[in-house]
Amino acid sequence: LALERALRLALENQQFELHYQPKVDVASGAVVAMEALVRWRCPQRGMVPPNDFIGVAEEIGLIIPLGAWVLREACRQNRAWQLAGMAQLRVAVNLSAYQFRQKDLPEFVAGVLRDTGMDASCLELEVTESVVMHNPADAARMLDRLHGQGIHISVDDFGTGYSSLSYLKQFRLDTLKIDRSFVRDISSDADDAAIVRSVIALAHSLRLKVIAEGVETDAQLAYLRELGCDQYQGYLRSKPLPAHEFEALVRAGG
Ligand code: G
Ligand code: G
Ligand code: MN
Ligand code: NA
Repeated sequence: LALERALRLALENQQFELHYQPKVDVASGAVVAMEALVRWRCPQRGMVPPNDFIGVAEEIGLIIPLGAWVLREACRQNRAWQLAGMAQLRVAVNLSAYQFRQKDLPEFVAGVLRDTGMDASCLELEVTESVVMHNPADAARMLDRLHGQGIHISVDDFGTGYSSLSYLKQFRLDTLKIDRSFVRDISSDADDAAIVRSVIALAHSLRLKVIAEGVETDAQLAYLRELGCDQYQGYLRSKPLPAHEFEALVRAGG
């Protein structure tokens, strides 16, 4: 209960902040986008990672205003960077299932883009497999409405959920994010390598891009390059960074 009360106050007291992790083009090594990841700077608890509070925020309904803040802040920051002459990058925002089920989400997102002046093509929304599979018919309509605005759509944690491959064809998607559990042992575990190779082949045959998560070593990256993976994200390049540190990384050439 104390956590719930503290979380509600956190939004009012502006204790949330976004960190940014680069998404890197495998072929060129260039930073092409970033994922915004929320943190709670709690005066009592220190820096709290999202896994420790997103679930509670969902239970108490705070995820809607919190998710709205995350989207607005990510777009505001990215537009500010663009106006300051930083390279044009896309910013990815994670959507909770609750947000994805809000019927007015497309209008809300459009309003944020209008208010911040950021182009729709510079926004990416990450939804998990389970979120889109919960109600595929509704999800397909929602993805159409978001994608129709020019927003990029990624499927997060791909391969970990219950997925019917037929939905890949029906849904308006741009990118599959291969879950880091398949990447970890990719250069030593033949099964993981086979899964990653198959996901890449499947994605490419459906004209989707593929990004690998959790890349920590040169060996993993070399393997992903060999398999034709498009982008990667992971500690090898950078952990998620506070805004000013992320800006310094990009200005230093990624
Ligand atoms: O930042 P970290 O690597 O600790 O993220 C852990 C999890 O929290 C990830 O699964 C990520 O998708 C989720 N997460 C991070 N930021 C947000 C956010 O703004 N909204 C939602 N719904 N989930 C987030
Ligand atoms: O949204 P998603 O579930 O992809 O959240 C990204 C999470 O992965 C964040 O918690 C982030 O801190 C974490 N992460 C990012 N890069 C790495 C990495 O290279 N290794 C590991 N173990 N975790 C990572
Ligand atoms: Mn994500
Ligand atoms: Na993920």
